[in-house]
Amino acid sequence: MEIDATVTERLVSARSVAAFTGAGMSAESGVPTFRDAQTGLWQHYDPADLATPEAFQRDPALVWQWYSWRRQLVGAAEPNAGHLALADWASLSESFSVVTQNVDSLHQRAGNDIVLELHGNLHRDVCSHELTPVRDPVPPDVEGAPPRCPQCAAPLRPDVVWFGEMLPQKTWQAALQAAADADVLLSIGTSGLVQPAASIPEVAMQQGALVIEINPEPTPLSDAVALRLAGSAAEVLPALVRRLTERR
Ligand code: BV8
Repeated sequence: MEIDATVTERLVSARSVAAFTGAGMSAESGVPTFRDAQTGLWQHYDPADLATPEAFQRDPALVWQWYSWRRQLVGAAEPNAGHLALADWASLSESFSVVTQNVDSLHQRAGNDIVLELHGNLHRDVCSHELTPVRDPVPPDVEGAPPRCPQCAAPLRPDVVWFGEMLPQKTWQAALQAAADADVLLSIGTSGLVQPAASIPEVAMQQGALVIEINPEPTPLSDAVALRLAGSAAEVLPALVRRLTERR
């Protein structure tokens, strides 16, 4: 992996680092990305059609079962070497934030303690009416349908941000701050197509951060970043952390 001396110097001397991650971060944990073809009975569904309030309105059981399938898939997955490398990097840094579009908790399970989940988390459910966590949900009357809220009887939904929905404002502001404060921002495993999340690397670039992209494929960001490492998260990130520890 070719990294010139100036970039290495800036990596080693960075006080504040932000890792901006997308679905490709979890690919080597066996979790399909949004752009990969989904497997099994979900192979004929486009995630973008299912991850919307309209889809849930139209067929809550179908959307609920898609998330149950993903929950079980993610539950059985392990953080990969890329996730673990980011946790190691955090232990070497004064300030290290993960800003993720992923909803799978793999960064937390790898050991990162500052994880800003821009699109929520599929392991949490909320009442679809009050958008609040629910204790003791009422089991569904029909097999496969979502449980119901004991207060208002509305179906439960996963605590994720669907297309057309606002991002959690506090988390979004914290993510903008992390990008604004970053000396180095890593953009890892994201196609950079989903807004407003995709604007995070630009916020870092505008204030002079060193932005490095890690992705086997080029993206709309590739021509703008200081360094593009064409490889997978689980290969490139451990190599970068090894380089950092050698220089310490
Ligand atoms: C909002 C949670 C406004 C659910 C998700 C037209 C133009 C601009 C914007 C829009 C537009 N029309 C609509 C919009 C807005 C829309 C949007 O951006 N649409 C896009 C598709 C055009 N955005 C929204 O709706 C957002 N909200 O804008 O609200 C608003 C304003 C006022 C009032 C109300 C509302 C909300 C978006 C959030 C959607 N929810 N997830 C769930 O997960 O079920 S997004 C979902 O997509 C996931 O979070 C996922 O992360 C993301 C896809 O992006 P990536 O993470 O990048 O994943 P992808 O599969 O695309 O790419 C994977 C990459 O990894 C690839 O590049 C691949 O090469 C690489 N890779 C593969 N293997 C590896 C790897 N990299 C490294 N290592 C590997 N091994």
